Amino acid sequence: DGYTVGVVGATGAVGEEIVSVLSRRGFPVKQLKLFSSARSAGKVKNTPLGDITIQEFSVPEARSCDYVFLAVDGDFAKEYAPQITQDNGPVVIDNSSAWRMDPDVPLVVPEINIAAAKGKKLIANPNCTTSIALMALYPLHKEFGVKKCIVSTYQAASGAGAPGMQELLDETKKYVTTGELPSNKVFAHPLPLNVIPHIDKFQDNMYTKEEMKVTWESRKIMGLPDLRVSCTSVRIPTLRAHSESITIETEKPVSADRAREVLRAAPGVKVVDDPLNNQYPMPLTATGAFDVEVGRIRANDVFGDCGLDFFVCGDQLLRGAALNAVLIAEALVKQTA
Ligand code: 11C
Repeated sequence: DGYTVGVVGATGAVGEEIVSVLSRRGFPVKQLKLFSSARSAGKVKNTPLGDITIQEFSVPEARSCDYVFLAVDGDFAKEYAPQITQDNGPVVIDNSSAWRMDPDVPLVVPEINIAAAKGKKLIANPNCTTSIALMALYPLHKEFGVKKCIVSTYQAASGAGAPGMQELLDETKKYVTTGELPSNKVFAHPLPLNVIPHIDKFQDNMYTKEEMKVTWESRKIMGLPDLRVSCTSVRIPTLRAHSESITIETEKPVSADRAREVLRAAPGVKVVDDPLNNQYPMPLTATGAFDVEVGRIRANDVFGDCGLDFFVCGDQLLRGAALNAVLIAEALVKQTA
């Protein structure tokens, strides 16, 4: 019993994490197919679901699955997602940004808008910065109404995949062991000892694409096309959890105590907010955890009695990618059961 599940991009950081989350969540996998480029095909991968021989991707093999996770780039997803799903093919959950803003493709955080995925074959998984922020933002919106949102991010190397993490480790080690200044290939500048206010390409409005994704995708997922959002995205030398400082203006008056209560009741959120005992969200504690940590919750008086500040940390590869994708599949299994 169970489903045939395919993971395309199985050797990448997100692909590996999808297999791990399928196992951690006990997703009913009957057979797991791991797809990659010809270069890795034939290698045996040791996974929590057994040793699996990696296959070169092909459309017919992908179509023989019930659920296919795409953990590859947008160009690949643009070309192949329609070929996999057509004529009653499998459900495809795509991690790239290729389909996210397509009006016919639902963009889903399961705790917020899984209803949008009902009956759909292609579902887009959001940008990591967006999904991590929304775990806190959406419950606050339901309670207080969010009018405006200002986000500053502190994003981990994992956002640039396994090569980004490796570059951070290698360059840090080089500096520590030899004193030679860090250099860079993956990032626009050396990441160790640095912060880089530049993630993805600059747009005509001089925001980066990463920053605009937070605006575009938050609006779509929360169904708030007029929500005012401004984001500054910054890469920092941490490995795999993104942090975000968020300021909101609300419709209704907000207090820190009530916000804390709302967030404690929210699924996928862990309130870590005891600053006097040094308890607040941090990348090191958020790493590997399914829940997004939220803390430093306080009312600000910038927006009268309608302002709130808080800090979130979430594992970029889990809520920001693999966990969110697997939760979508779990919800679809329930919808069709
Ligand atoms: C980063 N957020 O931290 C990016 C990675 O839209 O799926 C994911 C980009 C995306 O670099």
